[in-house]
Amino acid sequence: MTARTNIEHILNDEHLSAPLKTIAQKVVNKERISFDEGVLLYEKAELGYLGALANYIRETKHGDYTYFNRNFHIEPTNLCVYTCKFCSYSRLIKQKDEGWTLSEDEMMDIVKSYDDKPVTEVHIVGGVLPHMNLNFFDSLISRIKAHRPELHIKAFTPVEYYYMFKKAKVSYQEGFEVLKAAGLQSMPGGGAEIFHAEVRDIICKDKCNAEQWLDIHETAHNNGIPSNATMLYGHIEKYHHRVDHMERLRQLQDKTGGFNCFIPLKFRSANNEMTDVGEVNVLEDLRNYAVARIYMDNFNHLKAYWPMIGRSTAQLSLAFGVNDIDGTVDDTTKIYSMAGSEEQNPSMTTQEIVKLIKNVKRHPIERDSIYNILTDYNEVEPEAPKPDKNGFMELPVING
Ligand code: V47
Ligand code: SF4
Repeated sequence: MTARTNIEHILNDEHLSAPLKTIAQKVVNKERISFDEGVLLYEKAELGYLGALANYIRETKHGDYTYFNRNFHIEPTNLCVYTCKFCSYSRLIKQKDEGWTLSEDEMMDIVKSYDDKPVTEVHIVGGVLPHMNLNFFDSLISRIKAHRPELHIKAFTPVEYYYMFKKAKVSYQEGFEVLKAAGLQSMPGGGAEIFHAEVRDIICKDKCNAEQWLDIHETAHNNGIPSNATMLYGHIEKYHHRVDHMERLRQLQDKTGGFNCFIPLKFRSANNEMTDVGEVNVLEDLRNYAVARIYMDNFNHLKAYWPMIGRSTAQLSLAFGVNDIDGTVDDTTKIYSMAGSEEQNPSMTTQEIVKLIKNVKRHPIERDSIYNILTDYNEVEPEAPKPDKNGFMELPVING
């Protein structure tokens, strides 16, 4: 059945409640749904209904295209001055024996280790430390750009920017001018968690608040630096907190148009201070992707981050509104393996990711960081991994 026939079934379903039918009609008419309708979807809609609506929107916008990119990840440190309760990754400065801190040269060595690999993006994100300040990252970004000018630099969340700009006593505008001149091109979506203070004050009270997170993205957008947005779901938040989160993002996107994609991040419960909260099940993951696709009508792309959600759920998510599964990823991003994801050593070659997408009858497209199409893998076969100059097989590409 096509996406269109599925939604027609819903519109003709005599047993469907009037409010859910109104939402389906709005989706067909490309009309925005309200806050209360968002909450209603979470509370009352069945999985089949949500999938039909979300897939209809996905296929209207993107057909079967399913995007991924080839990037690598640098995590400068896992020491952090903040104390987010859900974080399995960071170590406080007082636990520094358990942490790592990379020097500029060590990070450049990581960049150089990809010299003969077809990566298009480096994603830099980590803990927050006083010496990793504006000058430190200005210098790092400049060196990466000088070494490999065509590599797209996607770096730091508002948590890191807020700290480094404040410490340098510069405005957000001045800070972005420095880093953009160095070579910063876009921002990842982290640090958003749940904006609503009822939740944020419990799970991550000491880092930047919702208004600061949104202001920093707005300043970035106004400076021609696009970004992503995440939402950490499936812990202590209620459905209305999720909708509030998406509503604030939808409003900022109306204003700037600077967001590339939305990435719901499932809370993983291992090795953190919220272990006893547990995790939501796969049905809730799929429902959440679908509601996000329906609610976030001005976000073009919806990403399932497979190292966190797992390969099978990522495949399923492609029928629930998702049109991007991030990248070929290697195992140097520690955020999710330390939090208990089933992907303990996340890595996929291009061949594997293409197969994963084709196995669920979708169309694999390699993109750059701003969603220009680089390779259509229905037209070309992915290259087999080849040994590097030391005779080792190609490292799968990192992502984060
Ligand atoms: O902000 C931390 C999350 C984020 C846990 O923009 C956790 O392309 C689940 O934002 N369970 C950082 N999540 C990672 C991130 C990201 C990842 C992939 C792609 C992009 C992108 C951005 O990781 C943090 C936090 O929300 N996180 N701990 C945990 N236990
Ligand atoms: Fe630090 Fe980020 Fe972990 Fe919070 S989520 S403790 S800011 S590394």
